[in-house]
Amino acid sequence: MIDTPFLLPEEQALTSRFINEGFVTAPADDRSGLDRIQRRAAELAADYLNLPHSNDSLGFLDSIHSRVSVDNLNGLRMHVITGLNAEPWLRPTYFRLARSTIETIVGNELCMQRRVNLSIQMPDDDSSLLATHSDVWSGDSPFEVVVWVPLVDVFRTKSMYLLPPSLNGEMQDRMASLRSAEELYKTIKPHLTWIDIPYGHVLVFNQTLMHGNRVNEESGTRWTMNCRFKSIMSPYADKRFGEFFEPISLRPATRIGMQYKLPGGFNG
Ligand SMILES: O=C(O)CCC(=O)C(=O)O
Ligand SMILES: [Fe+2]
Repeated sequence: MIDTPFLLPEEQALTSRFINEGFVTAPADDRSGLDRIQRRAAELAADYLNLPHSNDSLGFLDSIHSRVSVDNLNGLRMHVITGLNAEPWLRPTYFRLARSTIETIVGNELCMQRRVNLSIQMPDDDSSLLATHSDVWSGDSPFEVVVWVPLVDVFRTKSMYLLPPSLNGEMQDRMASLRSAEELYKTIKPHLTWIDIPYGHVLVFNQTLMHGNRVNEESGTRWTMNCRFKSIMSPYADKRFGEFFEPISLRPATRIGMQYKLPGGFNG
């Protein structure tokens, strides 16, 4: 337990969970915002497939594998995520889904990734898998977190896995002697946490820990979105300020500090 008189007991509890387990899940702060994203995703998917809009967005998305082939899946995914990112309300709404958790875990002067990502994994489809990785291995800063939001219920292989913090260092040390990503997966497999999340909840995870996904062996299609957040003043890696990340909440004291100039003219 993180024990400091400067944080509320619920903030301390969330902090301890994030540090010890590497993730937290929480009900969406803005449930109607989540429903709006889900509905728009379902409408865009129906448009792409020339189908009428459904009143049951969750059921439509969850059963999309009965209406689209693997060959068409990436086209569908691109259509939906391009359409969602084109909505001016998408990123403010996405932020509001997890605002209280992000502010406790990251801070309240934030940068947000400019494009929200979408992943669709149909049952038994091995065409869009992400092998075991940590985002920091490919240009993300260790100061970033991922906010990961399912648009359907996700559980077991329909979700993603995360290696607990207590084992991540030891497994990274073993990596140099392994020959493939599959061998790495087999090594960490007994220790992984598969994160079950019902629709309506959001996940915030520590992307410095190893994570990834496998073939979805459940009966419904997985639809999940992900987006990175970091504190504006924390160090950046390859994903740059202004390119990949955009400030969303700079506070006035910081604005003033950044613009301040000491009085001049005293040296001669
Ligand atoms: O969605 C997944 O299964 C993995 C997501 C991931 O690697 C990420 O968001 O950094
Ligand atoms: Fe990742």
